[in-house]
Amino acid sequence: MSMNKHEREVKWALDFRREITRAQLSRREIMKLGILGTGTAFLGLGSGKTQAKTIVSPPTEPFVDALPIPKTATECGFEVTEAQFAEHGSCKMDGTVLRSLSGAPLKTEHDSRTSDWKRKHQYVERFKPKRFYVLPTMEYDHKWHRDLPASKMWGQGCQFPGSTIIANYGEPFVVRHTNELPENPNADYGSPELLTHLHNFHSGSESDGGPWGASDRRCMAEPVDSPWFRDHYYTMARAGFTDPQFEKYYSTKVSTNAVTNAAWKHYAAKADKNYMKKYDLSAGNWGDPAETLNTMFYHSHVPDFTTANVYKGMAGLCIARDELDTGDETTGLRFPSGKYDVPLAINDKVFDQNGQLFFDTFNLDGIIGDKPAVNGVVQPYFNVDCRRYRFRTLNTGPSRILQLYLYNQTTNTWIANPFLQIASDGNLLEKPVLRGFIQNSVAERYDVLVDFNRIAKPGHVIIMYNRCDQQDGRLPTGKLLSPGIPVMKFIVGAKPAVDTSLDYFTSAGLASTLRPMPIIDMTKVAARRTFNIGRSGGSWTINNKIFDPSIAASQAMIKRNTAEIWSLQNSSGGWVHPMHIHFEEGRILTRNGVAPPVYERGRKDLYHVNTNEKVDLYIQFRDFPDPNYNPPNPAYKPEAGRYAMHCHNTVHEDHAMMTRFDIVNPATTA
Ligand SMILES: [Cu+2]
Repeated sequence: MSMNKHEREVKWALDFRREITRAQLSRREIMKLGILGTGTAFLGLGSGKTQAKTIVSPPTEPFVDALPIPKTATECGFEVTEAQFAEHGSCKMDGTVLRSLSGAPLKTEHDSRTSDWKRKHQYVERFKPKRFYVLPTMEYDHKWHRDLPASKMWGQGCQFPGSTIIANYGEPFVVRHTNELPENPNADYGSPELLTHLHNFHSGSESDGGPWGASDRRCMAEPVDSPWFRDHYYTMARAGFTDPQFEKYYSTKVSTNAVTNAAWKHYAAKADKNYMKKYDLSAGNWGDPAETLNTMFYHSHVPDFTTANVYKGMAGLCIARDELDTGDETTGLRFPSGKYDVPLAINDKVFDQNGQLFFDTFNLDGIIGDKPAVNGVVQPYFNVDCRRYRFRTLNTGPSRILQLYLYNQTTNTWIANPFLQIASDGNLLEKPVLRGFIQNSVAERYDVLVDFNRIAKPGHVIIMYNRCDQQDGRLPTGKLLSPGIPVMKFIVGAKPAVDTSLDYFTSAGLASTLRPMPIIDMTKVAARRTFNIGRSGGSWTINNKIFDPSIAASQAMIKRNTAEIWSLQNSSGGWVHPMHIHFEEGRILTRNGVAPPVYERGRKDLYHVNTNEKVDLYIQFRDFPDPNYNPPNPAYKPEAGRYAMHCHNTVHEDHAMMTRFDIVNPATTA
């Protein structure tokens, strides 16, 4: 095959990139070596703009592959008994549990039946694990589209998104992430390490999967793991479980606070009593029900390699249920359930001239792909019934911002208000909000209801468009595309005889309470902090510092069980930053001094900060670290309250717009 000059240059550049990425250099190391300043400048490949022009994916026909629904961890056969969990470190795709990959017996200190193991997880004695998963991360071949060959991917359960974990409040669980990636992968990008953040559960820092402890090329040994796996334990309790007021949550007459009393009445009326009985929620203190998370996702958080690893597939959903959001459309708040409850993990990809998934290690602005994908398929179609659905939208990035609209192709009309937003970042809103479009910044989740019976007729075809014009990783141009980038197609089928979900599109539905908001209590505010998110010397910074996981420096020492006001100040000019705070949800108070729109007034963990904007938010820091935490190695104790805040444009995060904060017991703050 003869190539013209431009094609030869592109091939040379790609080969050059592969050589360097195979050397397993992080962006940080590449910057240090000055490679970005020489070879790539010569080739004109240093910025997102030139990359978009240089690497163009091969053509693919839209809407020829069906939307996949990721299988649950149980369907993949990775739920194990407590005894199996304790004895084994690894398992195969067919569910066979192995002793370990090498055959070597695992050390007893990793045995979950021993007191040693239990001491390594905060609150594990109080909230005893009831479910156990072994979730292997493996290399596998993934078909992104009918017209493309398979690409090598790394993922939990050999699918993208990875195995969905269905969790229940009141049912604590443990996940053993096992690393079955090739030891010396001849990979173009990514680092075969495991470090998995559950975004954004109220986790102890040893299970949070924050950006520490990834020094080893294999799994990490700090503080709870063997070289082959890493255990994460989740209490499935809500924030506030060390606050005695919630012990009496379901009594209707114990609070002197009118807001709390109204909330308790709401739970008494709407909560599914069978659910509560089944999961023991009425017994003991499981925290503040207003602090419940329902749609979460887990993803790789390896310092410097998060973008590459997530791009390569290391992310999946975790859906938590509770007595209001029960996963059954005949109980609780009665949201569409079963096959009518559909996750939509949206991202954008680029494929090289051989149709292989392409990752640009040298792009430091943010990576913008030219192929939109949903649940791991480029521009899928989805056959829907003519009834109500719940869509859990998630933008897995790396950098593109989505503005999603629905267009009825049969009638040639934009649908005015197709979405009823019920949640932000996995947290139910106080009241549903009718929306013309939803904007998902990276890692933002919006759960929406769509009633196809209301917006279409059987036989109609509806296209979801991303109308946000964005040419590089810096920020959208501000132009509204028309029609935009087609993301997926809905083909509306017959209307089923019954739709047992509750119709929230009525005036009564719109006025109804979903989940009462926790109280913003300014008397609990113990500190105010400003974080300047900016740029220095070609890197992204927080308070003028780049993140270095090897330095044990905290930018904030926070008193446990207090609230704070944080100001996220973006003075960088010409950039937007989707900022994520680990551990607890906050509430946006103002954007540049103005109250946010109603759909942003719920609980959030992702704060999209526009250029030259200051976002003020109220956030609490509760329960962790456990004052009685007694790790086997006392050196870990100071890190029991260690968490991260970072930009979730993961290219910025890797380079190195991230900071550390620590929650400490008041006795140790002084
Ligand atoms: Cu950023």
